[in-house]
Amino acid sequence: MDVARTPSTADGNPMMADAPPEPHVPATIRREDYTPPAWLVPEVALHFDLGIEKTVVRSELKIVRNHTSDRAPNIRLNGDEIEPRTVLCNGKPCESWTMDGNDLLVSIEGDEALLSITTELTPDQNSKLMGLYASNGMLCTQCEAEGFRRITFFPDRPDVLSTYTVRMEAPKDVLPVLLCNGNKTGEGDLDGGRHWAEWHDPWPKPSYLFALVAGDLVALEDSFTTMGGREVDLAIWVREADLGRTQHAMDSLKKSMKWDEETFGREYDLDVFNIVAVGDFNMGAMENKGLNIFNTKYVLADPETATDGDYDGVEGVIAHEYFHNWSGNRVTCRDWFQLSLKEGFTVLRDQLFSQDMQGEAVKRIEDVRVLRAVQFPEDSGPLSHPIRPDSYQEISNFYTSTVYNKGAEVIRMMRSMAGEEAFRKGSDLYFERHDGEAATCEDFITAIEDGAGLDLKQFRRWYEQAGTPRVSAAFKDGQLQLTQEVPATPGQPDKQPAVIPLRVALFDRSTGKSAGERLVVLDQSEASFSFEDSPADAVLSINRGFTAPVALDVERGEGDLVFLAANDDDPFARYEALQELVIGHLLAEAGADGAARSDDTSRAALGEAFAAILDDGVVDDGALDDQMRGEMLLLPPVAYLCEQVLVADPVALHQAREGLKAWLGSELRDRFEAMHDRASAVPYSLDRKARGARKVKTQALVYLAAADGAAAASRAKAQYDRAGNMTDRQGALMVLAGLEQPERDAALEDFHARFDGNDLAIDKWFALQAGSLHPDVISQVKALADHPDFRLNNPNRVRSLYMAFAANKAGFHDPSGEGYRLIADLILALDPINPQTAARFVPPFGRWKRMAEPHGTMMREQLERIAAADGLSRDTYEQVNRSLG
Ligand code: 0A1
Ligand code: ZN
Repeated sequence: MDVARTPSTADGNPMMADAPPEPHVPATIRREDYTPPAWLVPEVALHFDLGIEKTVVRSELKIVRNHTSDRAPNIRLNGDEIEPRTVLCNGKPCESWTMDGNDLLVSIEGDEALLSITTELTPDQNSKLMGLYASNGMLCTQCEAEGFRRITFFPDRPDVLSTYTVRMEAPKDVLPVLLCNGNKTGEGDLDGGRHWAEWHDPWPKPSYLFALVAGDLVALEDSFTTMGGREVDLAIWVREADLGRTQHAMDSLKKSMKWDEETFGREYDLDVFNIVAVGDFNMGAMENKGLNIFNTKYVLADPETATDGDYDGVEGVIAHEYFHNWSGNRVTCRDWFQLSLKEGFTVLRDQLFSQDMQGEAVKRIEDVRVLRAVQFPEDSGPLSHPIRPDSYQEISNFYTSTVYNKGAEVIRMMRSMAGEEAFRKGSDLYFERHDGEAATCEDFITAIEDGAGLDLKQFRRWYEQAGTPRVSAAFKDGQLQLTQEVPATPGQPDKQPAVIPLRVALFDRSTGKSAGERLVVLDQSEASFSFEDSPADAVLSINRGFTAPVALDVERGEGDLVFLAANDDDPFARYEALQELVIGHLLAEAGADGAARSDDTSRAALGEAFAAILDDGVVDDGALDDQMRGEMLLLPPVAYLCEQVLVADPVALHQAREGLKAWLGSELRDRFEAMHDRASAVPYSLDRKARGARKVKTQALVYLAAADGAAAASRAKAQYDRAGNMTDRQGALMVLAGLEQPERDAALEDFHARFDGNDLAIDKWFALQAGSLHPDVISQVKALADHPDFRLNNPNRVRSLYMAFAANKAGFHDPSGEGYRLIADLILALDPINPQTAARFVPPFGRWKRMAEPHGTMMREQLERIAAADGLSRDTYEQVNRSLG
């Protein structure tokens, strides 16, 4: 039906740009411009006539004026690449709608109305994977952050909460399973081989939590009885061939449900909880109410195709999405600037869960390693932003390590200062106060203050200020002297002191013992803390457990670090001392500015420390287990090494790191071989001991390969041939892929043939080659891009080839500049297909100002080349222009 259009008038739209944007410069959305919605939509009914090629959507929106705001004559309904086919108002063709860009404006006279809008979608043409799209013969949705507007016109903002009733109709042979949020309220057959299902979600939710799935799927089913006695039907939906790989996901889900009851008092609130695995997905997973949609990577696991790391990934992401049911869904975000409200808190919750499942020390070390390798560089470069950003052009660009991981660290600091019990009172109060609301970070902080009895006035600066604070520490004459500096970041030249809680202990060098630990809170630029009865010859252990996400400069010598690596009773601090020793050595080796030249003594000291780790003699009161040993043996990543200096030479640092590996591998060869033999004899199981053995087994190969490629290649080939599980197989192949040895190609060929047709395993095959130390890696990546299994429209496959390459320091930073060109070419080719995924390849270029020449200039030139391209997406446009600074 054709409906008359009338001109647009003011519409009460929140958060629009200050001034009309120039053509093709995306509008900037600012946090300070927030205004409440002019209209609310308490009830939504959707009707889907589903098909892979064509889907028709009819919405019925009950809209009511939000009396707290101005009386806007129009309701603004956001749209993106859709057109209204029909618009009805109170059952009659609407005479008064108009388009404003992508948005539909409807003029409404009274205070409420029933709007009905029809749209037509082409899911199999939707390569952006936002909104409704087809994946491998099924249909699914992704609506966070602004995907719902690609399905139907709607006030697509998280502070508009509605209850949803959804009816789906579809051909039964192609799409036999029909799933949606909430509980199923009816289903049946229709004429012509079609069927229908109706779902109702009683919990008001924002549109970004809407989800629908239709496909030929089977489920692993189970049930969970909540603490309040509710029987919940659990199902994990996959393609039939994948059913045998869903048990670990189900176990993880049940553990998460129980843990959240016990640890945070959170109970599930629907009769069903469905998880669906899809092969085409931009991110890891999505917490849609009662119907989580997952990247297959975070659902499917069996010993043959998934590594121990993959098992942990499944457990952690299942937990993360499940925990969002409270931290995200029951209490959601008022606007997207508050993203860390749900993400930071949920990451903290999933980290604490995984600590309880896997062991605290190792999990903490892993989390800190990711923070330092990804978030610290983000925070010291042109893309730096506070955990609660002030502005954006494309919100998808703000699903960052800062919002997620630093956000979690900030809440972890509140927990450290409050203590676990008081923090729990605060989180209980937060859930109670804001249940059913769209809340702000400020609401969260206030609830923790009130519930935990904590003054967080100055602590709020963590939400406002970007940048990693730098803390200097020295202990002298019973006094701990601390200073801090928060560095300038884009748009924030001047910073105020942050509140920095640090767990501190002093060790007596003569006895190797500490008298206990204490939490000091640094909230000034400088402060001094006295420690009575400190030992005469005290060794300082500080930021134990990594209580604060800061960079530390501690005045202490190599001897102190060797002592702490051997004696500290905090496993994190012990790990940290060894890392610091290694970092000092590598910076000196690479001739990094300001670093003293290394000498054989410091390498010899490292040799001794590593020998002690391999010999198990690190602590005098107990042995290291292999899980922890594996962590201690990991050298700091080049990304973190680059962070230590103002201008880094990535090639020199990479070479220094490889050089140390080779030296240790040759110096301690017997020990690494013995460890490899010992670990190889441990039979496969998923218990901590066997997993630890697998971890150190591949570590041994890595060191041996750096020292003597030929000998290591035959050892690695033997590990590959014997492998009955993916951890051993992938570990061996990773080492082989980096060697110019005859065993390499045969093993790669075998892997491909063995897993032909298994997408996740073939992803590994691409990633292992693209991330390898092989000197021809650039030409190998180019050849792999032409491999028949490579697909530009599948994000997992794109990431497996190109993200692995962008993270490969030797390849990406090749002095020829070819690595930079390769990734820039990818961004330009991918941007029109999937801008969200394309934009995620821009940040590696953002380091250009801090890279030694000729790297810095070559990186900037590639950014400029991308910036000059016509028709860039908003996603890539924003990232490239911010990166150019
Ligand atoms: N909320 C999800 C992350 C997510 C964000 C955007 C997406 O769109 C492509 C998908 C998922 C989480 O934190 O798990
Ligand atoms: Zn999340």
